Amino acid sequence: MGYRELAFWDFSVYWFKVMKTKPYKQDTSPLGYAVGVTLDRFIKSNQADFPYATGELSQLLRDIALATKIVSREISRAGLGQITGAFGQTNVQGEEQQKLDVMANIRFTRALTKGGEVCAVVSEEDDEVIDLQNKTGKYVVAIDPLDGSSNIDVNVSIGTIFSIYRRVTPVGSPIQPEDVLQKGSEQVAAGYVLYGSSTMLVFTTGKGVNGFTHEQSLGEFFLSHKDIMAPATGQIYSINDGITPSVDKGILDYLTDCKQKGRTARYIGSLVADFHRNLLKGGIYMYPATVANPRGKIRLLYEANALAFIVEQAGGQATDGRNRILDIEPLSLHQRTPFFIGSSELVAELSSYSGL
Ligand code: AHM
Ligand code: MG
Repeated sequence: MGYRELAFWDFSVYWFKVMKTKPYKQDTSPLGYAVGVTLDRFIKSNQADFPYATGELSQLLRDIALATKIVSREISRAGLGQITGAFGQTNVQGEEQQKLDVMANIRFTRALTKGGEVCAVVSEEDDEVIDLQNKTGKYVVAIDPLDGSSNIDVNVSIGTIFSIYRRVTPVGSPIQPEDVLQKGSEQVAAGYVLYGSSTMLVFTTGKGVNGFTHEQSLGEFFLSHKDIMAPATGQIYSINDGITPSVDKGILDYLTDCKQKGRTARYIGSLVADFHRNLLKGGIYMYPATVANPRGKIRLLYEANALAFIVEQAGGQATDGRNRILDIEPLSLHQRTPFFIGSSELVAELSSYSGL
């Protein structure tokens, strides 16, 4: 053994004998501030709580989160590179599609196709159910890829809304109506993304509601709103005042009552943004039936159901004025519903008004 090997050998023995350890203690100085729990870590550590807990739903949520980051990036460039404005086509509901509506639809559908866990997608932007041809896909997703289209071109908050169901017919067989026309109470997970002053992903798998904020420089979602609970009541009421001349008298009486009680009107015109604010602060969002939209405006499958699942998980309520949203049996893909959602006491109060 040469001089060098001997020195190394001696040192190793010495180190083995005297090495001490100490338990890790998180540094609390400003230099070592915690960045928090990433979405990925949260999903991993809570997977046992997820319905079916097979890992596929976790992967599906990751796929959605990835598409969300891409869509968020594109939205943050709105105004540059000719990505705003009309696409030049209307969707099945006769609404003019915006370029970003179409872009978001492509991004989410592609992420769900490549992921492989989803067999079919119902989207606001597609007339028919999209069969993703994933022979092993156990899940069906209903999605409004970009909600609040009228706000895209004016740099106001917009969102994405999604519902996740288990298919009911055998995996690998052709998609059937009963796979996609499921009641909201059958959702295994649901969420929304708010592209606001920051981008947030909020979702539930039926065990409470958690919100994650996108940290742009790291490209990660971090848990920022743990176990969100809706205040039981609140001061905010949200409705498009322009439609009130053609709504039911019960709604008008309720609105008069809100004003007399000194409540505050707040309405953005992006459902996700209006809902999110009221979820955190306490309030009620209303889109009732009108003469122009006798069945209401909000779509049951890919707007109302997801938010209804989330609000109930957070202790709030969602109804069509008479029935719990999650109990409504869907009859068609793009079915609309009157929609009242928010703090439980406010929604219950509204339901007590005659005519509803
Ligand atoms: P969209 O999916 O085409 O954007 O329509 C849904 C939107 C909701 O986000 C919003 O709450 C509502 O329609 C606004 O409608 P209105 O402009 O009639 O107030
Ligand atoms: Mg929408």
